Amino acid sequence: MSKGGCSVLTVDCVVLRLLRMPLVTPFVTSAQETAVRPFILVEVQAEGLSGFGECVAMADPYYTEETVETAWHILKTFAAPALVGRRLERPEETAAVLGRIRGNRMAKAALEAAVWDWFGKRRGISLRAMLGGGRERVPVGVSLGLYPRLDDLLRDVERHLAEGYRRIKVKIKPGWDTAVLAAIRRSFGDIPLSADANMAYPPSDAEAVKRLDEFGLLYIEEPLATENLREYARLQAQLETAICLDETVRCLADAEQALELGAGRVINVKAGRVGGLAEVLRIHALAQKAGVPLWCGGMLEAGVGRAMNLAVAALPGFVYPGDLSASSRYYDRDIVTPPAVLNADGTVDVPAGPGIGVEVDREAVERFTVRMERIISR
Ligand code: OSB
Ligand code: MG
Repeated sequence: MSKGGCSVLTVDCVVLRLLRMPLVTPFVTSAQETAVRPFILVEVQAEGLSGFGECVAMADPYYTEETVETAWHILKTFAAPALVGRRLERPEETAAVLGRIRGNRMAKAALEAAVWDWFGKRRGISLRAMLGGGRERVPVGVSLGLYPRLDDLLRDVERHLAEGYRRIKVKIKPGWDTAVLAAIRRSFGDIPLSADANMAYPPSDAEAVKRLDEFGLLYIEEPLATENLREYARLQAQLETAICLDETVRCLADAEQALELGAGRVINVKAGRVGGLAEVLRIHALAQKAGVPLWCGGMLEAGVGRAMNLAVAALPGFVYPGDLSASSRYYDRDIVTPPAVLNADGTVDVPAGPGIGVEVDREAVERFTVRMERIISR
C-alpha cells in the first residue's frame, strides 16, 4: 500500500444508506425529541477500498434547517453525482467539487467525511494524524436531555459522574433551568457543569438567562431564540458566564463574526454543522489565533461519526470535554468495532488505525438499514 500524500481518489461509486437506530433512552431537548435516530451512512468506493461518513442531520428541522430527507435528496441528486468519476488528490478538494451546492452543509460534510476516511485508509494514516491532532485519548462529558422528573435526572447525573464523565451538560428551557441547576449544585457540588438551551430563550427575556450566572457554569450553550449575533453580544456583555455558540456558527465566517462582535467566548464545533472537516480546520486555526477554546459537540452519532469526532477532539484547540460519550450511552449495538468505550479516567481513546480507525460492522449496518441507493458514474 502506498503511504504519504501521493494517492489519488477517483470515486467509482457512492452508496447511501438510511439507517434507523433505537436510542437506549429517548433524547429530549427544547427543540426536539428523538427515540429512534435515523441517519444516512455514506460510503465512497474506489480501488476496492471503502470510506465512510455519517450524516448528522436529524429527522426534523428543529435543531437546524436540514433533515434526514433533505440531506438524502441533496446527496442522491446533487452531491454524490458531482463527486463520482472526479479525480481528487486531497480530501480538502471535496469542498470545491461540491461548491455549487449552497448550504446543505450536513449533507456535504457526510460525503466529505467519507472521502477523508478513504484517503486515510489508502495512505495508511489515521484521521487524527491527517487533521494534525496529537492526543491519543480525549476527555469526554455527557449531555443529558430534558427529563419529566428532576429525581430521574439527578440519578443519571450521579451515575455518569460515577462512571467517570468529566463534565455534565444538561438541557434547559424556560421553566426547567434554575431549579434544576440548583439541585445539581446542591447534590454534587462544584462539578464541571454546563447548560444547553438550544435557542429556547427569547432575546426579550435576557433576564432569565442572567439568572443562570450564579451557578458557576463552564458556559451556557446557545441560549437565545435568534440567529442575530448582535443579540448574543449584548447578552454576553451582561453575563459573567461564557456563552458557547452551537447552532449560530454554521461556517468560518460565522465564527469570525461571532468573535469580532463578542457574541460568545467558546465554540462548540460539529463538523456536520459547519460543512465538513476542512472547515473545522479553518475554524480551529482561527480559534487558536484568537485564544478561543473549542470543544467537540455531538449529534447522537453512531460509531462512524463518533470515531470521526474523536479525531477532531484530538486537535490542540479542543480544550473542554466533548459530547463524545461511550457508544453504550446511546445504542445497544453499534455499527463499528470496536465501539467507543469510556476509560476509568473519563477519557475515550482516539482510534489510531487508518482513516476513522474503526471497522464498519456490515452485519450491523444491514440490520439497521431501511433504504439504500447506489450512485455510479453516468
Ligand atoms: O445541541 O448539542 C446539541 C444532540 C442532538 C442535537 C443537538 C445537540 C445534541 C446534544 C447531544 O446535545 C450530544 C451527544 O451526541 O451526546
Ligand atoms: Mg448544543
